[in-house]
Amino acid sequence: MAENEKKVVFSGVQPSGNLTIGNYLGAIKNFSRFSEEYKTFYCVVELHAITVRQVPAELRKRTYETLALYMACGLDPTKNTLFVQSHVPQHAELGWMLDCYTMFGELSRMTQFKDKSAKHSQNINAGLFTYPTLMAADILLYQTDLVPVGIDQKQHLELARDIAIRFNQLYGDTFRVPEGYIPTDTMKIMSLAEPTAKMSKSDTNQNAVVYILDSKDDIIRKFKRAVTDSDTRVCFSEDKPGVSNLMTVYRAFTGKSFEEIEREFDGRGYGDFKLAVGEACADGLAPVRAEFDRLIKDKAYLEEVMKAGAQDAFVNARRTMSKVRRKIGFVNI
Ligand code: AQP
Repeated sequence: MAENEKKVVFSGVQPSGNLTIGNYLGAIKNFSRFSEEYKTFYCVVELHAITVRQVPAELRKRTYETLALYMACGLDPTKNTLFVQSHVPQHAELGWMLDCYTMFGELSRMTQFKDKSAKHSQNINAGLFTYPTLMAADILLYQTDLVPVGIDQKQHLELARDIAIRFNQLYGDTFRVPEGYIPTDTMKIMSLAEPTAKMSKSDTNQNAVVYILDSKDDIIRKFKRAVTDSDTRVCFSEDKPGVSNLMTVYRAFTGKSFEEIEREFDGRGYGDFKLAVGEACADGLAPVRAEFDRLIKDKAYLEEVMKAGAQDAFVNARRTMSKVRRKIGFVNI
């Protein structure tokens, strides 16, 4: 199929911390399945990351690392457009324009804004509030058909659709209205310390989070300490969020069904089970870690990938922007 006939996939990850197995299982691991059939844009979204204070040197380092992780997770830069958000200025440009087509009430209802303002009460900045319109711009710029994300991003994605529909109704067909691709089996990986809360890379409790690049020993230690319950039965159930979360992780790394897992650990207790989850996760991530270690040493190559990705993204973004500017009534020169 010709490049320009392919449907489009866009997704992004913030370099706001070390990436977790939540980011991996909920999003990145699924990215490569679209590489052949779709035109794919995968972005390191550092404009989003600065809605929360970042240490500049850390942010820069994590931007390289996130790009390297994309590749270590199987994204070939010759088949996918891999780039950094701020290298394509149209993201911020369209973000501003879409702010003017997004209602205060809509943004006020966003649960991520409520959660993050509670967590960062000293820095409830305007960017945190308008984060979803920038995300809408990221997606709509590329005339995206499909957005692979974890379930926590569903509300933002629905808003992006609403904004696209509103704009199209006002000005005629301008943006493609995107659909979400949310994995049913790993849509929300929970914290190991508080299994009713999402596992987040910005969690300050290191034991609550398993990072993709954690060592095998650390991964096993963290799963051993995972909060479960006072029962001993390994079974998937709403009233056993800790065990159910571990089963979800185990299933993702082994391909076994919940019934098989229940049978495997029948009468064996949580100790054996937690060790098996830790080992499966560490072994599953080992090739990613090895490839990451190789890639991260070659900064010049990573910069080449960033530059080529930005050039390709720019050309595509410019096409949409020229249309948007014309529709709104701006003078194109
Ligand atoms: N725990 C999770 N389970 C499943 N999917 C998840 N994602 C994040 N956490 C989980 C998905 O990962 C993608 C990238 O996320 P992001 O970097 O845009 O930010 P986020 O959703 O806010 O993720 P974090 O880890 O919680 O970051 P911080 O702590 O910085 O806010 C998205 O597709 C997301 O759904």
